[in-house]
Amino acid sequence: MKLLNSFGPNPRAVRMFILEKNIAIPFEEHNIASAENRGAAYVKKNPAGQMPSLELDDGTVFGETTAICEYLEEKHPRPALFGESAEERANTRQWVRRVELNITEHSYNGFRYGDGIEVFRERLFVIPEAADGLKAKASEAKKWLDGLIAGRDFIAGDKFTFADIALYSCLDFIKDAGQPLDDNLKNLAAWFARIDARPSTTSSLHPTAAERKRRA
Ligand SMILES: N[C@@H](CCC(=O)N[C@@H](CS)C(=O)NCC(=O)O)C(=O)O
Repeated sequence: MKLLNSFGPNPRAVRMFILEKNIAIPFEEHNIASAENRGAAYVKKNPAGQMPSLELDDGTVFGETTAICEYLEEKHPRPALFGESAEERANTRQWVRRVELNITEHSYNGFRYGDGIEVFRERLFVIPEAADGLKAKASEAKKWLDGLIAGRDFIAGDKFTFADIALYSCLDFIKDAGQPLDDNLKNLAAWFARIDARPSTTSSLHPTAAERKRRA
């Protein structure tokens, strides 16, 4: 098994997950700056042309960050980052969906159609006029989440889960890419600082993160 890896908040989420799990998986680097991930060889493996992917020893390839992490959890159940029971897993998954559908997808598309458009217009169908609206949707959802997490340490409740990783890796990247964290969201700011203090956040940064001046 190997992780098809690159700079970027989604590969970083998988690297953070791997570190939190304390499992060893070799990485194969792909260059997203040169759009290697949009070339025929990579697209044959992952038709979305996006990073990361997980390639198994028999050549099977899985894309999509959440699917990759759920697969790794099934292979390496402890520590549980989705949950120990059916109920815990359902709880984590509902929070992952809330985070992805309301915050991270809007934030990423706001970036792709806005601040990052010069890179993405060559790669995707972009909607420049949607960028500000998507960022506003993400901001609204962050306010909503700020209220929901009052009095608890983690997004899904009292345990650190993949929901924390998915949101943290997005917000840590996007805050330096035109979508800063709102300090008025006290619960979310405290949660962010709590996650940021985990050793896996620094260890999961890509070797090129410092030169790119972006945390991913
Ligand atoms: N839905 C995908 C999104 C992956 C994604 O957007 N990856 C970014 C890096 S964080 C990427 O490949 N960017 C370069 C490109 O789209 O060409 C997932 O969850 O894995």
